[in-house]
Amino acid sequence: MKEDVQQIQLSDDSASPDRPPELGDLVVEYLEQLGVKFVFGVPGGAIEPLYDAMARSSRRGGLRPILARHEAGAAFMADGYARETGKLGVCCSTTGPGATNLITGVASAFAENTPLLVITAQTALPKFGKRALQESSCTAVNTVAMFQSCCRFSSLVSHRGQLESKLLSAIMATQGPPPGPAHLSIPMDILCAPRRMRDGELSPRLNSLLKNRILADLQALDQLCVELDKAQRIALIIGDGCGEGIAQLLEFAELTNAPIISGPSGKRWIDPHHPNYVGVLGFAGHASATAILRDEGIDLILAVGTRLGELVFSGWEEDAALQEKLVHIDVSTAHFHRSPMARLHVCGTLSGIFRSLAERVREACTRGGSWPEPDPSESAAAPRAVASNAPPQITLKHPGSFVSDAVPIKPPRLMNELARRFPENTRFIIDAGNSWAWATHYLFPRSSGLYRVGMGFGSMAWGIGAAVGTAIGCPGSPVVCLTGDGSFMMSSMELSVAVAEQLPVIFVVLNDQALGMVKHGQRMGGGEPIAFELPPVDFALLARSLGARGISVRTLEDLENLDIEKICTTPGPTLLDVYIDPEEVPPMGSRMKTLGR
Ligand SMILES: Cc1ncc(C[n+]2csc(CCOP(=O)(O)OP(=O)(O)O)c2C)c(N)n1
Repeated sequence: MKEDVQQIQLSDDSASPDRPPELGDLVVEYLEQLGVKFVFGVPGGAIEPLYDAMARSSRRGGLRPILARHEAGAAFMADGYARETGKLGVCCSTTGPGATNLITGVASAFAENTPLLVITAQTALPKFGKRALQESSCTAVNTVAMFQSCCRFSSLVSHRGQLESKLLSAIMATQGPPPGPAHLSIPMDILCAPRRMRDGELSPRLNSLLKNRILADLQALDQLCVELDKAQRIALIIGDGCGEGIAQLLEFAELTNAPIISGPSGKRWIDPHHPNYVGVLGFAGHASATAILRDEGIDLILAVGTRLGELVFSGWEEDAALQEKLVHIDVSTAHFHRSPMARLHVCGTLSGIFRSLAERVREACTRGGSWPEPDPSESAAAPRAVASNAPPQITLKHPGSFVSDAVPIKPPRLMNELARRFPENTRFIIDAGNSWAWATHYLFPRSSGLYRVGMGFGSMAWGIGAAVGTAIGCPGSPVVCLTGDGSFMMSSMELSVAVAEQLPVIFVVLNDQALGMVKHGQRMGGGEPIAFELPPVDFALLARSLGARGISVRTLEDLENLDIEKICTTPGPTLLDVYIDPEEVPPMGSRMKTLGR
């Protein structure tokens, strides 16, 4: 009797008058309390009770579902949103095909260490094992097992009493370290079961679960200080995971005059014009960065917040001289297996570690110590770049293409124009394919922190969804998505989400009528020239048919005539269909080496 009364009180709060509150409402209230504003997904079938709860939440000003056109797009959007806002990304789908569609986006977030809560529905528990439509239990297409391989946590809620503790476990698992996606599979009958008072009271301290509590391994930090005292000249390799400590790291680099190199993803954390920055190491990188690793004058190399993955570090694992100088520093031990021969491993919060190191350097300086100014004449660094607009410390492979007036437009020139002409607060989201190579080598955004790639998993079309999610996370700021015609054909309908939400996303399609990375890869690697051709498509027209602005760019004049300010400030997306020179060879030679071709 008492329970019935409490149930009626809850219904006044959280449900429409004709529907008593359900366990789906409990899930949504948890998300609301965590500050989640958007859930990216596609409804239908067994996930409907969660959408009912979201409708109720929306009516009271809580969270709002964003309707993707494909579930993979939903996961890419949640990834883009989480990276932009630093908040939890949430995506959802129905059971069966909804969940299998979602998986590429979730796998991508796993490889990128993006915190995502992934909720998929299941058919009702009594239907398990009976070949129900879209059944995804352990006796059918087992979605919990599928997500186990690309999530930090994946579990079925097999009883209503498990819902809260499994939801909390999943939320905590998203935070790592390392962060990543966590998956919860909730049967439909549990989602729409009536909510009872004992189903939980939300803790006002829920948000503290999302705090990273890692402190430094003090013993290793002490040892690092000893190494620092002995070092003559230091260099830094910064990875994608550096964001949390980048301010302290830069202060340390400036105090010690340490050159900084980055991986293709870590590039986002530094202003390319920073006087210490010498470019990208590895895939599509710069000779000026590689030269730092070969520089015998450098005796200590700190690799920070980097997975030292194949695209960055291929070929260096075996280099004994480098390993002897290498100290790998990260917030988790998860990536230390990539540097087993390193001189030292230090695990801890990067801001804390670099605050301590900077303090140590300052103390040493007050005792009369000093750090040498880098002397370019002694350095092994390659000659400086000559092209205008390129950062002075970075050696470009083809500086001529960076400023070329040729038609068709050279991709390096396009990168130059995009960085120069779009406003400083523009986010650049780089999709898989040759866009990676062009952007890694030639795109130098004017602000740090606003450049993102998905090179951990490398899925085509990641950038299209991620750009939409990013724009939802930064209302009013322009978001440029650099993508290929192949990738755009894979996922172009997500453009209509940007139309529906009136987002200022600028899709720049590098139209070369080919899977360009495949074509050039086959040529460079001596493979058969096969299966790379794409038909001519008027992407500007396609965009207009979806309600977006669509502009064809065939010449530099077309490029110069673009009213960038209007494009960025008028609500809704714009597609620039840029006909690039399909024969310009992308700077991806090192990738061919890692493929062994
Ligand atoms: C989902 C997926 N399928 C296949 C690949 C392999 N792949 C990598 S790049 C690429 C070609 C991309 O072509 P496009 O989007 O046109 O970009 P371009 O290289 O021409 O700039 C392919 C097929 C992949 N990375 N992801």
